[in-house]
Amino acid sequence: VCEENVLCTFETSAVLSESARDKNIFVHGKISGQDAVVILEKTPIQKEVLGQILSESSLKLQMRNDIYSTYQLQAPAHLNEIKTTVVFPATQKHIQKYRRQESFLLEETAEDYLSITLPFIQEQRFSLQWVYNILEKKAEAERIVFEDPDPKTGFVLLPDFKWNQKQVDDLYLIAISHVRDVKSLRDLTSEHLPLLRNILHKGQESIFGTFGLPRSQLRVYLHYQPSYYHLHVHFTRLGFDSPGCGVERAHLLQDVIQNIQSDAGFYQSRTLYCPLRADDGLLKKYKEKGKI
Ligand code: M7G
Repeated sequence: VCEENVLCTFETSAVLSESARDKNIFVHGKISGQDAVVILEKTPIQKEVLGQILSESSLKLQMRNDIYSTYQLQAPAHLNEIKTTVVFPATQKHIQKYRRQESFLLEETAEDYLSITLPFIQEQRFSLQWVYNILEKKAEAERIVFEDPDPKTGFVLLPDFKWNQKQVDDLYLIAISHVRDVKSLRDLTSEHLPLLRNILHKGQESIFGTFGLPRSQLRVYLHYQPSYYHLHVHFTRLGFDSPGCGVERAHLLQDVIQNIQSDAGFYQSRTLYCPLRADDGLLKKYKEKGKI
């Protein structure tokens, strides 16, 4: 059994965070002595299998009172999955990323970016290997929804690994640019307008074609700061409260395009605000400089 189940020998070290509302748990542990992070999450109930869930399950009465009753419903195994994400081997940064902690709002001026943030992210960022694997079709190739192969304005659109693709209610895709030298919002100038417009329009079109969601149902945005410093754009369903879609971190792509249209150097000159988690090394750097 253990051969097919990497989690068979998982030994829990700590629960990093858990949410009764989101019905998920983030756990740090060890697999064969090496660090791992495991995320377990209950997924939305699919309307398509509702009939099956109701007719093929066993039902145990818990209480009845007048017209009210509650039950414990045991669905058949194939309708009762738990979405599981494994990061293995995990670095200390991964463990830190998933640990629940307080956030602090950073006020990053243009000079701060150059003198504090940039040197920090150049040595401290997460590996981009998974991004290159996608661009080079070494991983997730069969999951690609759309690709524009143009080296300057092209991108790959595929499901974010937070989405299990079973229902569009929590639709979540990412577009990853073929261009490799754009780290984040801070690097975007008028030179990138064709790329950004292309991602917006072709991304919207192919999501409509594939999943039937019109652009009026999509929230298309970039994170600042991102976790991964290679240009990528998030496409999520408007009605879905996706993690990280709050105003302190998400920048609507349509706004980004307009800002650059009115000022080519907008993102090089503005003060940008973003949340940093308590044990983020970048926060420490800003504290050392007396900026927070
Ligand atoms: P981000 O804004 O850099 O960071 O977005 P965040 O994770 O803090 O939001 C990166 C996005 O890529 C996130 O939405 C991740 O869920 C997603 N993602 C990360 N990894 C390692 C993978 C992966 O291996 N495959 C896919 N498909 N998506 C990933």
